[in-house]
Amino acid sequence: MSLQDKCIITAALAGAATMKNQNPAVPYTVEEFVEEAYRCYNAGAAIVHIHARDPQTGLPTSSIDILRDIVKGITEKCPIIINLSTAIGVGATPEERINVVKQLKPEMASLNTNSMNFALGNWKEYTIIGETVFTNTFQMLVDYAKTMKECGTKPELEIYDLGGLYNVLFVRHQGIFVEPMHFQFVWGVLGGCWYDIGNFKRFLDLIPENATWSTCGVGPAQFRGAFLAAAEGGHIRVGLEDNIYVKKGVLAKGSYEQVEKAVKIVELADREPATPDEARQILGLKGGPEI
Ligand code: KMH
Ligand code: ZN
Repeated sequence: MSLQDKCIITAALAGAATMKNQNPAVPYTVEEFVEEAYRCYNAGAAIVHIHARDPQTGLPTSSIDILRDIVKGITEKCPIIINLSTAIGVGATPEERINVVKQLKPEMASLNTNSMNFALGNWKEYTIIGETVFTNTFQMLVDYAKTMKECGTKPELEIYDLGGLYNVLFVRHQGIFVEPMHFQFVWGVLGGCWYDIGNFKRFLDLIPENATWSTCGVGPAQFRGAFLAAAEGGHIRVGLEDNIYVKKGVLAKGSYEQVEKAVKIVELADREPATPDEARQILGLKGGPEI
């Protein structure tokens, strides 16, 4: 099967908001991150997306020492690609957020493309449970992109709505992005786009022809996006960061169980999951972390 028919599966292990009381398989300690990443690798994931957690409180942390231990532990165990979050979590400063790239020079990192409301909603009563403003100014977009280029880190451009995509297309003329570009269409964040095929089509029409793309989605949007990506030549992100279930009402045993399901979806679409080295070729990555 040619590289074009390979589908890159990413596992987002923890994120900033999912806690063990929602799903006990969310990793908090370095050991838990390493074990879960290894399970995802064995299940067919080529990339892990990481937000480090404070092992005591389980809350997201900007600690480079903890993150370094996680990266080192995973790298010693398997060749999976490491994609570090530059969102980290509520309260992380702009400097802390890009410091993960400066310090650890990962192969990939998330790059968020617009400021937005970011809320947790009650979808039965249509009320807001909690909210924050997720700040991603043009200045941050440009500075982070430049730092990533200097560090040889491929940005995963997080697209929550059309505004973010236009922001990227505008500043792209400065030549600041590692190209070809890689986009992540994020569905179902309250404050961004809901899962919507019309928007999907619009995004695909707007991204540069040689760009690669993947989808992730909150809750049920995770697998709805995965089916579409598998069929339309895109790539897939799953993981407890965005969805605690493996199917309606059934908690996932771990992100790895969602990876197993994504593999089945990919195979039904007559494609194969990309190995980490195949994903490196597809995305033009530099190779393992400099740790
Ligand atoms: N959890 C996603 C909706 C990042 O880490 O930079 C957003 C995300 C962003 O993954
Ligand atoms: Zn993330």
